[in-house]
Amino acid sequence: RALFRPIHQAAPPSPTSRRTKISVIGAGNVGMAIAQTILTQDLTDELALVDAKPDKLRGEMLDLQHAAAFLPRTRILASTDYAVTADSDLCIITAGARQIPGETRIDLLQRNLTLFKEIVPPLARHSPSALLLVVSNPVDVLTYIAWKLSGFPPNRVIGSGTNLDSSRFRFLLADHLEVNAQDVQAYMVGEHGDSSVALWSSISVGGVPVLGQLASDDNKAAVVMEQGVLERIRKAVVDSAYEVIRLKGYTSWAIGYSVASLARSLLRDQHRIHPISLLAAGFYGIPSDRKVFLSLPAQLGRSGVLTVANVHLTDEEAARLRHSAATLWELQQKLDV
Ligand code: 6V0
Repeated sequence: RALFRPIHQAAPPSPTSRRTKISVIGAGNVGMAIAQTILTQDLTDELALVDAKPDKLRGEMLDLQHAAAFLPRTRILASTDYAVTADSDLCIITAGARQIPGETRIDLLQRNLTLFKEIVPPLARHSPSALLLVVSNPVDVLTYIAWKLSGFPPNRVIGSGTNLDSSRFRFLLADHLEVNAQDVQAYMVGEHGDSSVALWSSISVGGVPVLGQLASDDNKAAVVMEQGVLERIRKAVVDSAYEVIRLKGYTSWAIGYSVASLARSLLRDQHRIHPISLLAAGFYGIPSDRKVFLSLPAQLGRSGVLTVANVHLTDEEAARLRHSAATLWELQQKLDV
């Protein structure tokens, strides 16, 4: 006996608009935090997971499927075969080799390059129109590698970059100023991690520029003192990832929310500004033949990077950005992409 009866004898309903599909490569701590945030925020109709470990992968898929009664309706698939990712709108890469104690950065990078050679070409083949979002570290160089291996136009290949650093920055500023982090506008740009650059002049709360406000108080001592506090906060941002890793072994929740917010802006064509890793050649004095990826505040939409915000950088900030670009460029010369 049929479970439901049709309301009338008519042609089947016309197909609804095209379904959205997100693939997450790497079902580790970060990949699964991203997957679960995407599910709870109802960002996709289909979610495909890929990992090299079939048992762990199937376990994660079943565990998420068992939450179906509490989640928006989403088809969850998983396979070690990239065919499962076919026709994705967005592919998020979190797979990565872990650093072996004593291993140099360049050796780790070589191992991740080998991994990306297995991952990116089949992803690009199965979803030639997708957006690629790289999360694996070192994110800026791996985004460059993903761009080269995919053959995609640069607007469709981004790295999560300093989106997470900026949200840590906003949290710490909000905590210090006793306001809501959502009302704090503040950007960190450049290289994700230790060399990231805090844009002091970008900091505002509810539209009030923090440094400008202090300066107009005609109290230069206050500005100097506050800049000392801000420098401590910037350092705390850089140290905070190490602290979380030292305490719990990895970071996951914040990167999960941070990447889900990027997925929303991209797939829902939000035109929102996020500091993300993009092809930065030609910006802020970075030579246009140096194809490096660094984070700059950019407007994101359905076709990927729409525009790059023309933020004001001090000479020192721009110099630090160019220094990161030169370091990454040198590193990239040693890679066989
Ligand atoms: P993890 O828990 O070790 O997960 C990595 C997963 O990748 C594992 O499940 C592996 O089985 C899988 N994997 C390895 N090789 C392959 C392959 N060839 N194909 C498919 N899957 C494979 O690591 P975790 O999830 O903690 O971190 C993942 C990556 O994210 C690392 O590179 C981190 O450094 C990076 N992060 C980046 C952040 C950012 O802000 N950009 C933030 C946090 C972590």
